[in-house]
Amino acid sequence: MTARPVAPWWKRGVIYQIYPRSFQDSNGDGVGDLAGIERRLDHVVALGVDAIWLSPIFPSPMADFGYDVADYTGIEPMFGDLAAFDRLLAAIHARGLKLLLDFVPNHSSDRHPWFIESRSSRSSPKRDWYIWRDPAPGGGPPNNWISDFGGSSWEWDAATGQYYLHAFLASQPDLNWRNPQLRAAMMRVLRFWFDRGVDGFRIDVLWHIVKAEGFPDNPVNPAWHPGITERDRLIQLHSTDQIEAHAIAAEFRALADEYGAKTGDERVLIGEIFLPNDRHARWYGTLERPQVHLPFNFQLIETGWDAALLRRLIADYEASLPAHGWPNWVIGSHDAPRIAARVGEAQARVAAMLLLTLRGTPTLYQGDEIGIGEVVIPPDRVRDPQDLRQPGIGIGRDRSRTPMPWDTTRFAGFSAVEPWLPLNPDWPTRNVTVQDGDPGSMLLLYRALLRLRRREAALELGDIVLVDAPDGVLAYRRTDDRRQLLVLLNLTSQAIGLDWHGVPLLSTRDGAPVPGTLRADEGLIVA
Ligand code: ISL
Repeated sequence: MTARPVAPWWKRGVIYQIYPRSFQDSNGDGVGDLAGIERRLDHVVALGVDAIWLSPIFPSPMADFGYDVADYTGIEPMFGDLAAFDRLLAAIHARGLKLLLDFVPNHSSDRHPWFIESRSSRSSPKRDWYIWRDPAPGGGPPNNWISDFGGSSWEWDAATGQYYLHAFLASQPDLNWRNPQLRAAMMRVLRFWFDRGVDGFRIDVLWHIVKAEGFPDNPVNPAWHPGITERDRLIQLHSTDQIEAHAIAAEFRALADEYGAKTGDERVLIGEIFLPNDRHARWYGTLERPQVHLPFNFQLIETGWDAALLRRLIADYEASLPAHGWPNWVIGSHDAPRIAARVGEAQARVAAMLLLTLRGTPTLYQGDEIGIGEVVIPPDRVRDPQDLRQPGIGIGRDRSRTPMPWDTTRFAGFSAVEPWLPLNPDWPTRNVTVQDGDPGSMLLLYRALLRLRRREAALELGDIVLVDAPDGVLAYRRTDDRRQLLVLLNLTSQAIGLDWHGVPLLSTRDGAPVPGTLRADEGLIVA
């Protein structure tokens, strides 16, 4: 037998996203923090994941809850300080876990000293670090671009008589990646964290970072209707996915690889990229000049919950990957609706099996492992700036950012005081401690799935072959040269006759699997 190269952790492993504001408060301000995360690491270890990705922890006025960074190499005081960060990183590494930080290169906060300097005068040495333009010839914004959070992408600055560009809030001015000094400064930011020992980055809105030269108007989207976000009135043809951004992604990768080679510990880049398959796949780069290791694949978040749709989605995605491209799957995030709210608890168990048995690196979002579902945020507690700016179309992100319920004590053990967002209403019964003691819980299902995945190389690294199955069932095989596993997912709430053979390894339902049948809402792995 020839020795196989050991696959890197980011191919085998599972990533767990922590939203720091909502994981664990340790200092009684109702907001989570780094010391809190450190305190709860046993949960992460018991779950059985391999890496933690932390949403932004840098100094921030919190207009977009950390995605508005005022200092790329500091720690937000609300979360702790650099010493607390170093302690957390050491504790994570001591448990054999990896840590990925969130790099937000497209925009900073308007309170970042770079922007304060940039806006101070037209002749500021940092003027060109951001994107400043004169008004259109007849007056008004330089072009028709619309911010992702609604309204024009251009903000007027009366003091210097120009507009600046912002793809998100006006308090999140876009950085100018065509400026070599800005680029060098940002590369130093990555070095700063790599030098401290972080294992990689999730890169925020990577496909946004360069805009078309000349800033042409974006084309109108004929499919737009008032029920969707204002952003979608236009197709973001010239404001996103520019060829020059790929070159920058390749630079990020070269830096990550430099650190990997130097330390013998591979550093990983995940790009946040929403694009159709053909354009999405380009973010892997080429074998000779790679870009990100994992361009985040959000299709499971966006799809309807239907076996035929999922089958096509998986086939099309797999077919779109370049030969060297390793797949990945995401089913929840701090931006997306909760999976259990979308498909219900029974199907959320099937979704867990899907996420953890598809070919590719899964990212699991905090709270999904206990099946947090619908949370209605009372109007006076809405905090999400996107929701506040475009109310009534159901895009609120707060409902996925509610605090982790740990136990049945006051405020669910998250905090000693009322948390910044409400808890899930069923927290007295849906929390980590209660589920830990319940063999039928979502938490124990997640742990079992993660254990099985670790035990079965075919699940971690094997090939995937979609298999024909009755309507309502999604079926695939995961195989390597030693083992063949069959995954059968009943996406409906009715039993479906299906003649499976072999040894059942794990079911999403309790009780013994029934020969000749997939029970209602049953996911089953058969060896
Ligand atoms: O384009 C989208 C989906 O098609 C949006 O969801 C968009 O990609 C998303 O809002 C970008 O999210 C990231 O950047 C934002 C921040 O508010 C989000 O929390 C972050 O995940 C701006 O930094």
